[in-house]
Amino acid sequence: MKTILSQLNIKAQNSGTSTGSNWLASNANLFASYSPVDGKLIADVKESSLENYEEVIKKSQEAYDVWKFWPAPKRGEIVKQIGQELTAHKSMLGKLIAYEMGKSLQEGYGEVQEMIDICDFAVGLSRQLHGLTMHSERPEHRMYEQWHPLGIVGIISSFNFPAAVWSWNTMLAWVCGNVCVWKPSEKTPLTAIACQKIIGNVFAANEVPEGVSCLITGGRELGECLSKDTRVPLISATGSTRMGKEVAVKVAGRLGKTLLELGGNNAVIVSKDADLDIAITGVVFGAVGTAGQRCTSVRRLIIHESIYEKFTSRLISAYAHLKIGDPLLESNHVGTLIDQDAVKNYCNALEAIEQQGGKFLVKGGVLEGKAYQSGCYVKPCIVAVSGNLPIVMHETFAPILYVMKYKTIQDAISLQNAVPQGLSSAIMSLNLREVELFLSSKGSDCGIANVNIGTSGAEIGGAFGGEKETGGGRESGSDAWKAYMRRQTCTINYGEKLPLAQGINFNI
Ligand code: UN1
Repeated sequence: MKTILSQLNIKAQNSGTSTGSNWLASNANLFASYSPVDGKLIADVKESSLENYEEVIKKSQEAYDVWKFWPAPKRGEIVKQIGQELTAHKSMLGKLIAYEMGKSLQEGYGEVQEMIDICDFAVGLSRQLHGLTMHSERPEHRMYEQWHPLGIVGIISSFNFPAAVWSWNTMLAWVCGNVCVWKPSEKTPLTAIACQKIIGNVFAANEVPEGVSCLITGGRELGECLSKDTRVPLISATGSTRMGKEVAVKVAGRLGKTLLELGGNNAVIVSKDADLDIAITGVVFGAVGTAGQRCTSVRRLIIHESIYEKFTSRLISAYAHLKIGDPLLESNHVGTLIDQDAVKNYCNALEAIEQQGGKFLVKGGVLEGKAYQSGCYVKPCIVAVSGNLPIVMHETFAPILYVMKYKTIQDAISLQNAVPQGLSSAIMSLNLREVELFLSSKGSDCGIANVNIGTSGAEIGGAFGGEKETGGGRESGSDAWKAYMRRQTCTINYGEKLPLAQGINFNI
């Protein structure tokens, strides 16, 4: 890991504030990033001070005045080079993500691949930021809409995808002509610093103005600064519903825009007409991938009563084959939770399950012993419940899978929709009628509805996000770019008269 850190230019002590290629000194606190893999200190980071924050905003305002005039395809060229740099650094960055965050190496690489994919998407998009043309009701008039950048986009990201979610936002925001200020989770600052260094090289080589890509690190207060700051027209925040509600209120208080991607409580309906081999793999990866710390993780299984015994016994034996351990060893399927607090939340959830009458089909617990000395390794568990108990309604960011029975497809859909969150959902079925019902407006109420795949692992080409307590935002593919721009409707009179709309006569 030492070699990787030095190749990624991570020092023992790092500045946590950057305006692109420049790194700012700070008189604020030093905080540490410990690996949940072995509990060791990876490196220290200097938090951004308020002076740093002001400097960053000033630089990004100046940069915006230059960057927004670069033609979009030229901005796309920069993003193209960033994609190439990320490809060159994929292995190292993937390993750092696995070590700092605790996800499996395969998923660490997958995360960097997701960043490369969004770069490709954004490059193409840089030539497609199109508006519509409408027919005017007035003669010799033309109407059309065009899209302009917003200015500074503040990005608050979470520890579980310490790099990819930032890149979904940033790559789109940049080709749209915005400048970005990123506040990563204070649990994964080194991944952010490594990304900023990779990008800094591309920016310097292409004389991109300092301030287009800014990084600030620190806790809640810094997120609050961003949320309250009228100089930041859009805040894109990914994380818990609790955090999202705080951000939403602050930004709405100044009539700013938000793009929220918050908690999920994702269910898979397993029909009696499912291909059970596909269902098992989809469900197990969805439930234990990233140790259950994806917002898209499978948390609930709604199984048809006629196959309940058969499917749960296959699940139990699949869980018996899971290897939990050092995520950097490719033979392990499951790595760690992010930290001791997350382990506490997991343990509290196990207690609540007992109290509320859940029955463990696969027992949970914290793993002990030398290989697990960080204390962040937990057992993925399966709990049989009769419907959505209070604990089931809540998103616990850990590998806890609730299983329940259903009789009719309508009941299954009601159970699936009965939670406050609305991110992702899936049905495992080869039955056309129930699949189409699930996808219809009487079906899933989530932003993502999948058939014969799990709830996690969305591709970047689609719009990503969800409804209800998930916050309603859409990031990544499709037309999500529109959130980073303002729409302008233009009407042009090229005639020699001034006819008024709605046929109004006004003679002077
Ligand atoms: C998240 O957990 O915040 O769909 C994002 C997925 C990933 C992204 C998850 N592509 O599981």
